[in-house]
Amino acid sequence: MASYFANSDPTEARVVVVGMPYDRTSSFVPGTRFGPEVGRLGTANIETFSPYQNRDVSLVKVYDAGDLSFSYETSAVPLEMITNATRETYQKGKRQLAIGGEHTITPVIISELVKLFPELCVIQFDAHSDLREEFLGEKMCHASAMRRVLDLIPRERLFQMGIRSFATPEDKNSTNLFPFEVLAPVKHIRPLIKDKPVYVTLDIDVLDPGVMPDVQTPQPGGCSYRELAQSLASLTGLNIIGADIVEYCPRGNAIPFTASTTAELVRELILLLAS
Ligand SMILES: [Mn+2]
Repeated sequence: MASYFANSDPTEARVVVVGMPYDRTSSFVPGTRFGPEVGRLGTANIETFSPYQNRDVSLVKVYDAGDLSFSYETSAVPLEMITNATRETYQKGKRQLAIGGEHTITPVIISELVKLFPELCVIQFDAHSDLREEFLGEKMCHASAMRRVLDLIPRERLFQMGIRSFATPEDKNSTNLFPFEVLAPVKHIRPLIKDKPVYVTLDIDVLDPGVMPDVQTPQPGGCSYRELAQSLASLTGLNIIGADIVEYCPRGNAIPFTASTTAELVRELILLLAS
């Protein structure tokens, strides 16, 4: 089913939405493979006007390319499909919003984007630092997503917001890592980024699990929805060239609510990609 926000053919579109239901390395609650489809269902409950960004997503040309169709026997084939889809979108001069799936998709997308945007900065919203070198024997997994990003870009170009779960005490003192907070850090990071190209990766578990219970690895102590939406809005004007929303895991009783929350965040990210 196409998203309510999708209003354009692939040729005219400014923003291409691609579902990437990669769900292979989940270590707690599996089910992020259902994220793109249920997130789209939530768009039926969401107005196109954003009161946070004061803009209307219906004025942005959006094409929904559907979901990549993965098999789960190996990781190599799905990861190559993510690479190819990303390359195709940017070869056509579009901007991509990927809907996960687990966070593992992010370094795969970024590995393509750094070829086109060598100065790429990454803003991560997340409960977890995702800085493990490997987890349960896998180097390419949700718990290592940002460690793999740091294989691609220097530490000073990764900005980590809302983090409250660390594999080591040292991680908490990392450069440009902002524990707990999502809104206050924006005024610190904007002068560091200036007009460099930016990729936004939104792990939806940055929200408090009371707000967003349907995630793979819930962590207490998260931000409110309004703080997150205001933080995203305060990124307006940065040169945001790509984004993803990951780790939505619709398995619980709150699906009509969490799907709406996911869909509203999809709207906010599309608007940022067109700002
Ligand atoms: Mn996370």
